[in-house]
Amino acid sequence: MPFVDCTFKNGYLSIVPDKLILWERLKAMIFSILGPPGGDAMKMLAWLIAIMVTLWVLTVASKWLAEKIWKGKARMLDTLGDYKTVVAQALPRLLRISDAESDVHPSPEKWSKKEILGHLIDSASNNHQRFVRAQLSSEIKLPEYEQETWVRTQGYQGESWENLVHLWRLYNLHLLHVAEAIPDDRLKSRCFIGENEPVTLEFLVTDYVRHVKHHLDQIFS
Ligand code: NI
Repeated sequence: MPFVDCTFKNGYLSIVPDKLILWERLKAMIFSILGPPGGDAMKMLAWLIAIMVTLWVLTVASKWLAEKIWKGKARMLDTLGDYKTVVAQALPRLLRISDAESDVHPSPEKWSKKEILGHLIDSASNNHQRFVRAQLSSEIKLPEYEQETWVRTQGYQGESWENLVHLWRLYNLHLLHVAEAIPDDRLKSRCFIGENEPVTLEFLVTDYVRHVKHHLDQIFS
């Protein structure tokens, strides 16, 4: 007896699985393994429990795998897609800012736009080290960078805004290229930054992109 119903409908061949036939086959298979119903109720019950437990284990395992493999990968792809867009969209907006405007300090203790961009270049150079070193070992320890001292020491205020914009963009295009090439297993490398609790390389990449967006918003506000 065939499993499917083949009929011609409106000139097309319609193939429909015959559920009744499938069910009869399935029942016959179950009875051949377990014996007819009522033959051994305890055996039947034990099989049903075993099947339910197996299904439960498979469901839990597939959810765990999806979380570990697919969602982790999807999260990273989201982050990198976001990063690419942020860098591409920022360039024309940054170049519209004049050198004079980039020099202005909103208040004596606040950074100018030029210094904020300088801080983002420092962040790129420090994270460059982290992104590469964390792939060379399953555990790394690197110092934090003192952001105020770094900005002051390098004298960003005396640099050309246009040069800083191009340096920031090209550095980030390279970092994006580096981040895209990180193998999945390296994303879990443990990174000790300064005295902070260890974080994964995946966290560092995500946090880096979040930090870039935060300071670009400051520049464009
Ligand atoms: Ni910052």
